[in-house]
Amino acid sequence: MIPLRQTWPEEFARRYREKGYWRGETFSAFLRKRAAERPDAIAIVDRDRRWTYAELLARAEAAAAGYLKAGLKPGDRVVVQLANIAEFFSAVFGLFRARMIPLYSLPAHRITEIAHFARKSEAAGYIIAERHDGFDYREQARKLQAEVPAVKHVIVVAGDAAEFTPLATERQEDVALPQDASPSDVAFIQISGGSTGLSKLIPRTHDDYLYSCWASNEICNVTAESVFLVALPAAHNFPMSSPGHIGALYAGARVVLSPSPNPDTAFALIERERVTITGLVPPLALLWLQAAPNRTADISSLEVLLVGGAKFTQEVARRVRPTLGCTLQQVFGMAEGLVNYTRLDDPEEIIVSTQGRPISTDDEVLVVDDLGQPVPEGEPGYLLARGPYTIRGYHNDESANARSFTEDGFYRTGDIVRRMPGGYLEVQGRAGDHINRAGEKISAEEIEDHLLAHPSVFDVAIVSIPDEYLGERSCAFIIPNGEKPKGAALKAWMRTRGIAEFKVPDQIVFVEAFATTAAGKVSRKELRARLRAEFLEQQS
Ligand code: OOB
Repeated sequence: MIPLRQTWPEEFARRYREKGYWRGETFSAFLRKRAAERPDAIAIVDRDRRWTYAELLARAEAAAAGYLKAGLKPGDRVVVQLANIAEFFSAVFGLFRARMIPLYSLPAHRITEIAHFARKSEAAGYIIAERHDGFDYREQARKLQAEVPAVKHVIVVAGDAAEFTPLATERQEDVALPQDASPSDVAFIQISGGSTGLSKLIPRTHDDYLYSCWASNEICNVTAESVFLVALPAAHNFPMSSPGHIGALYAGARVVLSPSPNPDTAFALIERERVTITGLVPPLALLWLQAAPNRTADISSLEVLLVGGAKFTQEVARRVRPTLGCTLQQVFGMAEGLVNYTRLDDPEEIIVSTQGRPISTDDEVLVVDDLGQPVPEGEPGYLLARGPYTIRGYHNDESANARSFTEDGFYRTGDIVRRMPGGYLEVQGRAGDHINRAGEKISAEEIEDHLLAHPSVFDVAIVSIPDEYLGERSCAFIIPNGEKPKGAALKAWMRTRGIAEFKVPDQIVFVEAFATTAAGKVSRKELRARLRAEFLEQQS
């Protein structure tokens, strides 16, 4: 197995420890501590179920023993694909307790993506629920085991486990749990939004991730009295760490799971549980703003609404306080690390017009031009970042690491920003060719590769087009191979490729040829830019 590591040069690691950012705690250790301090406080609310901190700990320990009994071993990587249900927490804290490494996939991922994650991480296990949104994940587990036989263990946390292993809920006393991980070990793997090809694997350590969570708690005013609503998928980095359910649990607060981010469901939960803080992507925030005037639920407990994942337009941002009665906090973050927030006491103008400033005074942020030279304040440039919770490398991907990190360890975020007075960042756009569809990042290259496998597709370019509701939508420009296929048929065919639904192109446009220059071929990047410009010109 390729070792799973995330390391900072010693002089940096020492500084991050000395300054108290890295506290030397693990996920398991902090949960044990909270369960000892406030055993009867409610940790997780999922529909009519309420788990106290003591119960969450007991369930995590039972799950851990169950994994070991089933044959998984400390150090094993396990793909976790769960929706917003309480068992997400017992299953994942169980993995931490057994020193296994979760890789967080999203409920929307399908076999092609799951098989990629399993191969790339050399996973030995796969954790699912029987079904979610009408999709049978056991069927997907069977396909996964056929494609990647190394995935020997499938654990089903809810519903009928069929031939697989159910999640253990009672502690097996004859199984000894291993010693805790070291805080500098990799705790879990997040996946990158990624601009080229398939998602990359992001190993995060206990030390670095917990720092970003507790520091976020201070910035977002999350305390033991807070109630955090998980409206977005729990496995995504934003609702996990900004300050997210991990921040909330770290604070000893209450985490309420919403089965859907729709305003009807979420407003009812805010009223019932007296939710104080939640996070949304911009299209959902817009939906909440539209629904709010006609609501019947009392949402006055809501103090903070975090919005991030994609650019939130100023006009809409301005409506948050008057319409929802809470403070907007913009978040500009990435699974690779760096997170920026507007502060709760910032002037309204800063809150609505910037994407915030970094969590830490030790977040080093550079805004540079094409030659890597710093640009003056207020000028747009590429954002590079280095710091106490920003990774130094992806797992098992030398070529991506060579592209994405500078020699002195800065992560090239791919975002184009302007740095304003006070270090506030304004996101202007991005250098990479991905589509940010309602906060879901889609790699143009990945989708092009799928479409090129279709016999009627001669060539294709995937381009992001501004969209009123989604922020951006994906448009496939296709040169047909002989007779033009039907757009709907191509979309239906894409759905058979075993990929997340959000990756199916929103729009298909057939063209006769792609522009080339006299000098020969244009780059894919340039081609996509031209197609976008021509398309938008025709629309106007
Ligand atoms: C969050 O994480 P990822 O890894 O899905 O995506 C990161 C990328 C950023 O590089 C940027 O391109 C975009 O998403 N982004 C934003 C943004 N927040 C993220 N672009 C404009 N404005 C924003 N506020 O999306 C993520 C992780 C943690 C917290 C929040 C978001």
